[in-house]
Amino acid sequence: MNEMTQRVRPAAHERPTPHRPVLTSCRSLAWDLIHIKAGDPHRFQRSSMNPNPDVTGFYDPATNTVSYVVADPATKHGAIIDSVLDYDPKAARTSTASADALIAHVHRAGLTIDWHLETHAHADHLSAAPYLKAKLGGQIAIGEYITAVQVTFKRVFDLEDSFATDGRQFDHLFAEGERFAIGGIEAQVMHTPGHTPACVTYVVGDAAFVGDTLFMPDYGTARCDFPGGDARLLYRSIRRVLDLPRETRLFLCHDYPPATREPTWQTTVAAERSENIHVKDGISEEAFVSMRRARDKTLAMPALIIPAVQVNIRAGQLPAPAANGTRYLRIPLNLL
Ligand SMILES: N[C@@H](CCC(=O)N[C@@H](CS)C(=O)NCC(=O)O)C(=O)O
Ligand SMILES: [Fe+2]
Repeated sequence: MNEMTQRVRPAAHERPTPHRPVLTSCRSLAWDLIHIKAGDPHRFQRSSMNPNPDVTGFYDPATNTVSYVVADPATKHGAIIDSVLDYDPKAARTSTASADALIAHVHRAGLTIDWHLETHAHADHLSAAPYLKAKLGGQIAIGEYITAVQVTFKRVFDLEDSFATDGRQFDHLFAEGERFAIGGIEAQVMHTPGHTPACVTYVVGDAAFVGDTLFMPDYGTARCDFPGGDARLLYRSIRRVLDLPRETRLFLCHDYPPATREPTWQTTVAAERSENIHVKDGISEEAFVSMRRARDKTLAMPALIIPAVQVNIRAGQLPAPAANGTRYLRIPLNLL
């Protein structure tokens, strides 16, 4: 067994603490990262010894979100990525049909779930990670810069003083380059900010779960106008993803299909490099940034941004009940 394989899954006492220092400002994070050069010195190295995972996507037409079950076929250990808790905004009511479909698949395939992975704090749907963890076990994890997102939205929603902004609501916070295991398959985390400061891509064998960076080649890329978003950073993050081997399978977090095709969520580095309407090879950073900023000015806020962000920065937990036993969310007026 070589050193890389041995170190894939450190013992619990060796794993980095999830409680990392608080970042006080998204702006300073963006300033640090804006100097990342595409591909170098942060070029991502993937082990050539990896077996490849089985990947099953579940599309939620209500929010255009794709959740994934990714599994090692040899050990039957797996992870769930970007799960959805259904939410009816008219009644402010949650339900679990989408999450229950993931559970049924996990049982059918005989999987043991080790991880509930979030690519970012989603603004358009609520995470079902705590519900799935209660039913299936596993640890809830996200990128470490969730702390910056928590600081920003604690202010936006004027949350209670006791709301912690050190990421402790999650079981684990991933750093750039961190390795972990899904069964016998090595996974590695790439910090891919731009859509939000905390966005990460999970590279699992020959598959990369890119969250909201790239979308299908005919749709382009994710918006960068949420608090802490940055089009320049997104371009640099995407170029790092596109530096992965050309045959890498890319799994997207959303599809917004035109009427002429069905929802689709899988593509490759090669297809994105030759066809993506926003970032195919040859499109410069400056051209991308001006396109992205102009397009973002035309987009309405996601329908569920207010409930989604408040729940997702709590790792998917609903706020604690008030004295009368009911749980409440807050609505900032004229702010977003
Ligand atoms: N209409 C959708 C919009 C969702 C949305 O803004 N999605 C983000 C990702 S969280 C995005 O990047 N969208 C790209 C776009 O709409 O062009 C909704 O209300 O949920
Ligand atoms: Fe998003």
